[in-house]
Amino acid sequence: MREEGNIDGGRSGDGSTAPGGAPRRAGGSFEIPDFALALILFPETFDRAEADALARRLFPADELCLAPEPEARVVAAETRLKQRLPAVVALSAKDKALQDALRAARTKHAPVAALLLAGAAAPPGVSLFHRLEGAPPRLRRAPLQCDRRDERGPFDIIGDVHGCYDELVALLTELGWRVKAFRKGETLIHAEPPAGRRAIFVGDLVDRGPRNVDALRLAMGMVKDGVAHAVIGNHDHKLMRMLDGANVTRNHGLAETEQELLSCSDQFREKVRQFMSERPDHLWFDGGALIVAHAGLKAHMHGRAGKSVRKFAMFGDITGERDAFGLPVRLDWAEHYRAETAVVYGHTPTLRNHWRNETICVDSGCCFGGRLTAVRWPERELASVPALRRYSEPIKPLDGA
Ligand SMILES: [Mn+2]
Repeated sequence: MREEGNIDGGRSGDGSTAPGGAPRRAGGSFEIPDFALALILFPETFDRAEADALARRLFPADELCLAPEPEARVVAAETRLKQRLPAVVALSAKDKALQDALRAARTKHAPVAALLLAGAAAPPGVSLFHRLEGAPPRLRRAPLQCDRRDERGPFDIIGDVHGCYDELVALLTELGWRVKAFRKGETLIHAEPPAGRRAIFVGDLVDRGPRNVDALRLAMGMVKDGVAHAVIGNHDHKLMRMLDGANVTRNHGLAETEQELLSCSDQFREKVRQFMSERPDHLWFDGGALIVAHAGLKAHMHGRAGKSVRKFAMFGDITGERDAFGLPVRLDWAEHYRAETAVVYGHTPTLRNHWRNETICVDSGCCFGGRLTAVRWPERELASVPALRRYSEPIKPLDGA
């Protein structure tokens, strides 16, 4: 099974990270996220003072949560994690507080990085760890995969493409991009941005529309060239699982996407699978001012990582129930959103694409005969093109139609 990605080991996408984004461990260095719970774990028989001394040697003083009692360590760590600050605790594998520490990391959406002393075992579910053998490792801190706060834009943030390649080319052209001469086949398609701009795809590149492979060729080409980012959508994720060999239901347009991909080479399908496996669940830009996530993201999940962040970013605030149309019941997280960070998302097709509580949905249901929409950042202006036709019947009428 692939490790759940929670950290970014490199910026270049050059294969220096393991699948899912976890770093490879090499020699005497241990790469951990700059936001994480660092857990120094030792066997019951080990000297606690020695573990604490190692923590002091390896980590900055302000990150240390080394109160006398294990429970107090965890309370201090949780307070830091809540503020998105890294925290370091040293605990015996037998401390009852260990479970509380793991729970605190989970509820604060912080990755756990464990340094294992004297043969201590990694706790269940902790995939990022380093066994201390001999000299302590050289620690390297890396930003989480979502953390692109150093990228300021300007951006063209593009809504759910869903295989609508022609409309994507039209929208990019409208935005001043030049899509390079189209060739049939499966080579990637390149596009040249207007000076300094970058595109961000909100995910759901495939399914329901007529030209899924071409949409993939263009989006993948743009990402490869470094002129676009793309977060993962639920359809992208399901396609990846299908290409992984999982037994997924071929509904909501996936059967047609599969047919298109069956006319491609194994290498291209592998390229698509790899592309999807590298997609972050959300991205955080512009000094922290902008979040892009397929279905949106609540404030306490911004810039964090883990299974529940990923699930929310792909599916939104789902309750597990279904509505009269058989669609998942979704709570309107944006209605209650009160943070200053802008959130741009897609996933819920609507023709009412407007800013609401610093959030905006840019999915205007192109595959359902609506429009393909982008929002420009930092201008906050919308651009859109009409669908050439209705490729798919909406399960319920488009909001605002
Ligand atoms: Mn979606």
